[in-house]
Parts: sequence; structure tokens; C-alpha cells
Amino acid sequence: MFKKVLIANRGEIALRILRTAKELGVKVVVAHSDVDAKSLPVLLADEALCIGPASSAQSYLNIPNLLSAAVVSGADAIHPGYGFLAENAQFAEMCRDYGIIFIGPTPDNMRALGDKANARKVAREAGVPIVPGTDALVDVDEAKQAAAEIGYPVILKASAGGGGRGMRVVHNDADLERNVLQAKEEAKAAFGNPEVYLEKYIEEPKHIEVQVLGDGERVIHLWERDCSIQRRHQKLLEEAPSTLPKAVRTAITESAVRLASHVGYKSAGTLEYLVDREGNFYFIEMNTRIQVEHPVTEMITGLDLVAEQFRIAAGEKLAYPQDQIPCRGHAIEVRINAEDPSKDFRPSIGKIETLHFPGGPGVRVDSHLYTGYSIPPNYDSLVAKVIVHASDRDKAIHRMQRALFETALEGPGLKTTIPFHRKVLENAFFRRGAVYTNFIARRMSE
Ligand code: MV4
Repeated sequence: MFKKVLIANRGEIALRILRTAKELGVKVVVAHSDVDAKSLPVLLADEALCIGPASSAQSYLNIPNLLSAAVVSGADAIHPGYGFLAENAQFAEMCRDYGIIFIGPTPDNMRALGDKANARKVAREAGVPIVPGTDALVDVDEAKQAAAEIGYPVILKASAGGGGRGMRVVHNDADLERNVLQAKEEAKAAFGNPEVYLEKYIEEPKHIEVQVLGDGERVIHLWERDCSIQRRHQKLLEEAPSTLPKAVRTAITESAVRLASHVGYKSAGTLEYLVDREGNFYFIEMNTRIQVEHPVTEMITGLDLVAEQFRIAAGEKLAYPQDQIPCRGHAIEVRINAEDPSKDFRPSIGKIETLHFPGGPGVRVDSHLYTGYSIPPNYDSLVAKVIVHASDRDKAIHRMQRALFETALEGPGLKTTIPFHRKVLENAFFRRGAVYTNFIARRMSE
């Protein structure tokens, strides 16, 4: 195992990684921006190094400073968390060049799957269903011909995009040319890569993702999560397992193992799918990182996914065969964001004056907050994740209601998504599992 890990991240995920590192006997260096100097991960670290000013570009994305911090502190590994540099193949390669282990997939894994048009090719080769559509578009004529074959509506996606960024839905031939050209311009500006491709637009799908672990030789799955409850591509509530029929669950998880095995995947990863009303599923993209919602999978399997990432990166082989991965009960996570749901989820910042987290059976809270902490305005608004586990979905919903009833998170002017979550948990459609990607727009609009 490693002697010392540098955590190249902040907030709840930096704390989450720190906790596992300590349990594994690995010393922790937290790299932080100057506004994060008094953050909980910094206070709990064995060592902390400031890597730059508040702006992410100059700190958490600053590769020279992060590598210098790792070298200076004598860290033998770097954990990137999620976001920031987590899916940057070049960063992973530079870590390797400096003799530091990147705790994540190989640069080749990231390159094969990071480009979404290429990930579709990999899926096709592996015999995994993809949405009817094209490879990277050569010109507008190709788009028109493909749309004529597939039928409208279609969706244009940027190969270099992800998580909903750089997507446009097109309903007719008249709008196609303009949208292809605009999508290319936008993709070039946003990602430095103008490549776009086209897919049939699936209406009202469920958004299901399969958690996998690979050691470079063998891949296993840790069941699936339903992440359909999103707003503008920000997930708000996730659960595991899904409410899909057992036969669909088996087919989708097996397909994920096939795809990840095809590239010799090494580390934790997530394969995203859309599932339509008939139970047809289509692979859309793969996330080559630990995800925010990984705790729901930890609750139903009893595994520590971050510890698995450490062990795999240290060269260990997976310790369990597939049939020893349990799927016990039901878990739900709500993301508590410092945002005002009544003001279009506008970010809300402030100092924490009153803080009380829930506890008791089947409740877990992952949060870097403490009383007196000031939430800096520079980063993501996620401030806490409340995760519950119970023997079935109804009991998990009830337990989450109990947990949120216990929760107090207050400060002058501070607003959170907690009242919104209370409404979701009461919603009749949510309660019967009738959740699709348009749930919030359609069922929570008032
Ligand atoms: C789609 C789609 C419909 N058809 N692809 C959004 C996130 C990104 N990972 C993929 N996304 C979508 N891709 C096809 N072919 C609809 C969405 C989508 C969506 C997906 C999951 C959760 C919420 C969503 C909200 C709007 C659109």
C-alpha cells in the first residue's frame, strides 16, 4: 500500500478520501487553495500545502503546482476525487512520468472512453447496445441523411462533452443545419474539439448507471443506481438498486462488465445508460472516476469503493468473484446544495451558524461542514450528502424523511435544497418509482 497520498481535491470528497486513507494507514497530504486553508480536510490532514489562489484554474487545476506539492511532500500517490483533473488523461500520464501513482484508470482507459463518439465505437465492438446514431459527423449532409433514417427528434452531442454539456435536441430538417454548425462552434469553444455526433432522442428515459471495478484483468459490477432525478444535468437524488425488472438489471449490468472488460478497465468506473419505457437500454457514456453518488452503492454492497481504488492502484487484484457482491436492501442519497430552490437554485453562500446532522440506524452523512465554517463562493455548491439504507425502498424513503427532519443547517442568508428534497420524498410519482429524466420539470414545477 502507499505511504502517503496527495488529495488533489476539496470539500466532501477530499474528506471522504482522507477517511479511507487513514483507515488504510496511508498518510494524507491535502493540496488546497488559499480560501480552503481552514476547510475540514485541511484541518484533519497530516500535512497541507497551498497550491494557489481561489480560482480553480490556478489551484485545483494547476498541474505544475499539484505535481510540485506531491514531490515536495514525498507523496507516492495522488487521488484526484471527482471533477477537476479526475478524467484528465494527460495529468494521469504526467503523474506516471513523475513516478507518482494516479489513483484512477490508466491514461489509455481514459482516452478510449473519455471521447464519447469513441466510447460508442468501443460499446459497438463489445456488443453493448447504443442509441441509434452516428459516429463523429463529417458534414451537414451526413447529419441530414442520418436523421432521415433515424427519424426526429434527434440529439446532437459533443464528442468531448459529458454530463449533458454541449447537447442540443433537434426536431426537424429545417433546424438541423444551423444546429450542427452551432454545436460544432460551441464544442470547439468549450472543449477545444469541434467533433459532434447524432443520436435518436429518447423521450422520458430513466437514467441508470452501472458501477464497475476493474483490476486490468477482470471486471465486476456493483449493481446499478437510478439517477433520473436531475435538474439541468445536476443530479439531486440517487438510489440503488433501480426499480427495473430483474431481467433488465441482469442484462444491463452484464453489458457494463462486457464493455469495461473490452478495454481492460482498471479502477472504479461508471457506465451511463438510458432505459426507455419498454425496458430497452442504451449505453451513452462512461465516467472514469469515483462519482458523487458512490455511497448508495457502498450501502447496498458493504464495500468501500475508495479503498478498492487504492488497492487496485497499488497493484492488487480484485478480492471478490462477482457472485460475492451482495445487493442488500435499498439506499437513497440526497445532495444538499447551498442553493435556493425558490430562486431557480441560485447559489447561496454564508457562514454555518447552526449545524446538526442526523444519525441513528442506516444513516450516513458525508460532509465537510462544521459550525463556524464559511462556504466559499468559488466552487461547486454541494455541501453535504445524506445517505440512508433500509431493507426496502419504502422504508428507505421513510428513513430519509426522518433523517431530514433531524437535520439543521442554518446561517444568515443561507438556503439549501433540503425543502426541495422533502417535497420529492412526498411526491406520489417518486414514491411509486415513476421517475424519468423529466421528473422535476414535469412533477415538481410549482
Ligand atoms: C440523451 C437523452 C435522450 N436521448 N441521449 C443528459 C446527460 C447526459 N449524460 C446524457 N443526457 C441525455 N442524453 C439521447 N439519445 C436525454 C438526456 C437527458 C438526460 C439524461 C439523464 C438525466 C437527465 C437528463 C435530462 C435531459 C436530457
